[in-house]
Amino acid sequence: MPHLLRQNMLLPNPPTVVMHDPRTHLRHLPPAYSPAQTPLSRERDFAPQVRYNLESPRKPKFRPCKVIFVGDCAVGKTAIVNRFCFDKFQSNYKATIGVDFELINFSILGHNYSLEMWDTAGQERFKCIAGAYYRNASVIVVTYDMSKRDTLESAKKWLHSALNYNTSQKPLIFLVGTKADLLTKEEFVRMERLAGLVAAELQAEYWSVSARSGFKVTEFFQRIAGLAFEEAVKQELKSIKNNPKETATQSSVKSQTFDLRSFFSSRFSPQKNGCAC
Ligand SMILES: Nc1nc2c(ncn2[C@@H]2O[C@H](COP(=O)(O)OP(=O)(O)OP(=O)(O)O)[C@@H](O)[C@H]2O)c(=O)[nH]1
Ligand SMILES: [Mg+2]
Repeated sequence: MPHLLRQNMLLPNPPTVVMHDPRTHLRHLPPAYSPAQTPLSRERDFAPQVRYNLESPRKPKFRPCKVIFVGDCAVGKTAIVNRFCFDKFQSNYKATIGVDFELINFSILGHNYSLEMWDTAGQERFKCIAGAYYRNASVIVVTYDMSKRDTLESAKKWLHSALNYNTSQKPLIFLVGTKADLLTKEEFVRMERLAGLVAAELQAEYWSVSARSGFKVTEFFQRIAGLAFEEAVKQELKSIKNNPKETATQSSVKSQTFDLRSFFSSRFSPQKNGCAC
């Protein structure tokens, strides 16, 4: 009876140990993959007004940030989400049916902040339902396979259709090359150069990653979370300035999240193997 013993002997309770996952605890703004290939922040830290605002006793609640992953089928969208969320990699291809959804919680400068990851299907037959999950995205991740150049050419088309559903706000845009492990050093350099041009055209921040080896996957998701959080704080500051009396700002309203996996899987017959697009 160790607890009785402790009571009788008036020993202090042991301190509560909270285990922090260092991957989801951010104290600084994570850097871009390449400072030369980003239209977004090149600063090494959060803006001073963001830090200052968060030090006030008022604890703002931020609604989850909607991140959508788009790109051709089998480029590796699900693989990068699974590598970050579950630290696992599956080499057999299992096409996404409609959309998959994961929620990941971060602690940024001591505040809770979540990313809602909407991993969409690249297969043509699911395109008609795109609007249901493209809408109101704060972050668009356009994904291509570094070992297949035609998937880079599709990037513009994917971004265009995602932006069609996001006319009211300006989302953060990323262009991500996957399967970096499949390329030789020369191929990698050549593909990054080509993709850099496309990223500049799309006004997107560029990243090369590998779900198989884990190369730059954590850094990429931390960067998304850091930038989206900074943007959310700035939006909140703006709304306080515009409506000083209003305390329940847009950003403190909880968004409705729901799992579409069961919804779609009940409507579409699953195609488990092979890419049919
Ligand atoms: N070598 C290697 N293979 C990868 C990598 N990422 C994904 N793959 C493989 O590529 C195939 C397709 O990956 P998925 O993540 O399912 O592709 P997807 O873009 O989600 O495909 P859809 O859901 O059909 O749109 C799978 O066989 C993965 O194992 C990677 O970084 N390296
Ligand atoms: Mg998928």
